[in-house]
Amino acid sequence: MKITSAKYLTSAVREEQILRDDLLEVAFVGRSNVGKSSLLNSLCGQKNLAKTSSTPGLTKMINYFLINGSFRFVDLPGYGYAKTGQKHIANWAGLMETYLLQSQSLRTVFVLVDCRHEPSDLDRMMLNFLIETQLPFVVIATKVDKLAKSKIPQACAGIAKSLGIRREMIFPYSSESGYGKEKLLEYLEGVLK
Ligand SMILES: Nc1nc2c(ncn2[C@@H]2O[C@H](COP(=O)(O)OP(=O)(O)O)[C@@H](O)[C@H]2O)c(=O)[nH]1
Ligand SMILES: [Mg+2]
Repeated sequence: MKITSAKYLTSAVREEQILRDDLLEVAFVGRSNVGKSSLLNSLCGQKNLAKTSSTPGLTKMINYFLINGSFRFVDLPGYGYAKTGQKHIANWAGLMETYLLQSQSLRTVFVLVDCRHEPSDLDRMMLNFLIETQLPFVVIATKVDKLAKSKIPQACAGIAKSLGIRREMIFPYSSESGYGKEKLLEYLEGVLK
């Protein structure tokens, strides 16, 4: 598929602000700084649709984007940032959990992990939650431009093994080079059918 239009819709910081209509949604989650905003921008072919930063923000909110006028990308709050206090973690988990448990039109969750690092305990928690609640998901291995091309398959296999999921569930991606973009858009088209 091609993404021909993408625009920011709204944000939710409280549970009652979560959108509850029946437009199809694809959600993005991952540790702060893993490259979530960059992935959104790269998929949509826009530089500043989602804000990118090398210093993760503390605001825990859900950002909604309308894609091709027909479905939504849902940018869920990043997790695992060191300066996030207990109160923030509780708030993050609450908002995230409510969204994931209540969304009627969520077609898949993209879980982002950095291709160069061993998945964290929070990544595992996230995955276990998705498995337990039977929400469909795939894993995006981000920033693969930081690896030699020949090392990418090996890195993906390592992540799959470490998470105990099938290799086919890992999509390597680079927002810098566009590596993996076509495959991911193809996958997206499939889940939105
Ligand atoms: N080399 C490289 N850097 C990336 C890539 N994606 C994101 N980054 C960098 O990683 C940092 C965090 O990215 P951002 O998209 O804001 O992460 P977020 O916190 O998960 O939304 C920024 O400095 C980005 O420029 C990528 O594919 N390749
Ligand atoms: Mg971000």
